[in-house]
Amino acid sequence: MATTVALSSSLKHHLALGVRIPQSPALCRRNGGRVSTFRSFPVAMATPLEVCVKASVTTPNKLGDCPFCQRVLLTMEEKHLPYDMKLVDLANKPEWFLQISPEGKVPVAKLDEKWVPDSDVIAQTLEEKYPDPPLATPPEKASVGSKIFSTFIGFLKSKDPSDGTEQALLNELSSFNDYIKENGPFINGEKVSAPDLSLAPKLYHLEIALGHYKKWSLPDTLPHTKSYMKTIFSMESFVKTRASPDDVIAGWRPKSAGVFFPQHMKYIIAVQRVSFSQLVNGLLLDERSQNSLPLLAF
Ligand SMILES: N[C@@H](CCC(=O)N[C@@H](CS)C(=O)NCC(=O)O)C(=O)O
Repeated sequence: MATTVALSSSLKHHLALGVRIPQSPALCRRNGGRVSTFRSFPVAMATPLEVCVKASVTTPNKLGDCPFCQRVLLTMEEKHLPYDMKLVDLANKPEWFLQISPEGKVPVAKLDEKWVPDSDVIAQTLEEKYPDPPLATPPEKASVGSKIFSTFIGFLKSKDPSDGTEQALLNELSSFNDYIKENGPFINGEKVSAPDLSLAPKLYHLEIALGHYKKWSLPDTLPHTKSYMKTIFSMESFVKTRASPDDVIAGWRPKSAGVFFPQHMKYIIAVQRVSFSQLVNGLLLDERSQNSLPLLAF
């Protein structure tokens, strides 16, 4: 099996859920079967939190390039919560993972004995369960910079330099620049907070993907956005949880290539439980029959 899994020591939790998570012999040898992280933990927690995250596609047993996963890991780091990462190969999703996450998406975190999907929900739940140190912001600040990611994707996918997608991104980055100039250095002022932890991984992807696929970089007219990125990207928690540039580049390849992704392919993903990467790589691998079927057959 191509999937790499970092096992938690808390086998009891899996048994309670009725899901058996297979062990990866390589990982078990490497680190007692787990990719655990321990910094300084003022919070007394008996068991590390379990979290399923995307595995690297370039380096075995490494964290991959999901900005939503990084957001969750950053939240746990900033709250000094110990966690166990289970690395999931999204190109070959194992059955135990699909039982935990029927939509086949990461991140998924185990909170109060339940597997919880979606970084918004996970971050909110962590805030409620572990309010100290607080990462919450007033509601009006929660959406600062929230259109940057979608405009970045629009520009990355664009093949027409005059279609306005670059300008749309610049407008969002410029509003953000003005906001940080007035209110910074972080979105909520002096301290990092939840919206920073959501936005920063997306800005990291933006910088690497646009640099690689469009030879584009942030203009010097946005110094506050630039210094914001520099500050967050050098935080210990960010360095520890970031994906490698090679993974980020690989992850955005389908979008930058403008891969056609019609509705019936979404149906194949849902029913056959194959991944986006399998589809774009041109093969549909049926795990149960072990047959490789040409994508054109669909
Ligand atoms: N809204 C979700 C988005 C999660 C998401 O889209 N994750 C991607 C990886 S970055 C995924 O799992 N995709 C499934 C796949 O590639 O098969 C969240 O905030 O957690």
